[in-house]
Amino acid sequence: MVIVGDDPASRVYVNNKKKACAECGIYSEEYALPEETTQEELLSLIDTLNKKSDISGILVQLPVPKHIDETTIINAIDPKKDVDAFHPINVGKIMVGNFDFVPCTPAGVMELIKESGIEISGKECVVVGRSNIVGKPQAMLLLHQNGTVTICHSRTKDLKEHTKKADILVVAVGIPNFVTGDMIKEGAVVIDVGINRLENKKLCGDVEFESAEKVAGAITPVPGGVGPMTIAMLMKNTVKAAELNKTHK
Ligand code: L34
Repeated sequence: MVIVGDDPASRVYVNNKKKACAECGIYSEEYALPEETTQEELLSLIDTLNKKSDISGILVQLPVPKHIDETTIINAIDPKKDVDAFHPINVGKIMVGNFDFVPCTPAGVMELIKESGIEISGKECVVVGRSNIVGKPQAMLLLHQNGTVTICHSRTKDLKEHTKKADILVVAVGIPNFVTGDMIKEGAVVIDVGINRLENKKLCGDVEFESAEKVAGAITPVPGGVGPMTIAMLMKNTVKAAELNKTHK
C-alpha cells in the first residue's frame, strides 16, 4: 500500500486495509510518502515493488497529489500485481470478460447483490456515475451477468426518468443525498457507493437514506455498506495475485 500526502479519508481507508490484511494473515507493507513526493520518486518506488518477490499486490491509494499524473502511476504498476484492476491491461480484460482482477468497489457491489440472492439477469440496471474506478467497470460487470444496463452521468437529461425504471440502482457520483426516494422504483435494489463527509464530520452516502428506504426493496447503508465490501474484495484480489505471481515465476 502506497499513500502519498495526508488526505484524512485516504488515511482511514488505508488503515482499514492494513487491519484487514492483518486479520486475514496477509503480509503487508505500507509506504506513507509526504505530499511533496515527486512523480519520479513514486515511479521509482513502484519499480522497486514490481521487482520485489515477496510482494504480490501493489496499491497506490487515490487520489494522488495534483502534481502527480494518476494515469502515469497506474500504467507503471505491473498488471500481475495490480490488485485494484486499474491498469489498462486489466481494464481491457474486464471489457472482454476474461479477467484475473475485478476493481474492488464494483466487485463488492456484485458480491452484495449475489449474497442477497438477487437475480441480475434480465433486470433493468442503472448506474449513476461513469468514473473509471466505479461507474464504467460496474456497468460492465452487471452486463456480464446479463443485466440491461444504463449508465447515467452529469449530462443525462431527465435523470429521474432513468432511475425510476431501475430494478437495480447503483449510485456513485460523490454528491451527498443526490438520489432521493421519489427517484426510486417501488421495491428496487439500491446500492449507495458514495461516502461523503459532511461539515459536522458525519458520513453520508449519495442516496438520501430516509426517503429511499421507504420505497426500496433493499438498500445499503453508509457507512457499513459498500466500503467494507471494497476492502474484502481487495483481500480476495490479493490472494489471487499471490497465486498468479507464483505460477508466473
Ligand atoms: N487505489 N484508491 C485505490 N483503490 C481503492 O479501492 C480506492 N478506494 C476508494 C478511494 N481510493 C482508492 C477505496 O479503497 C474508496 N475506498 C474506500 C475504502 C474503504 C472504505 C471506504 C472507501 C471504508 O472503509 N468505509 C467505511 C467507513 C470508513 C470511514 O469511517 O471513513 C464504511 O463503512 O463505509
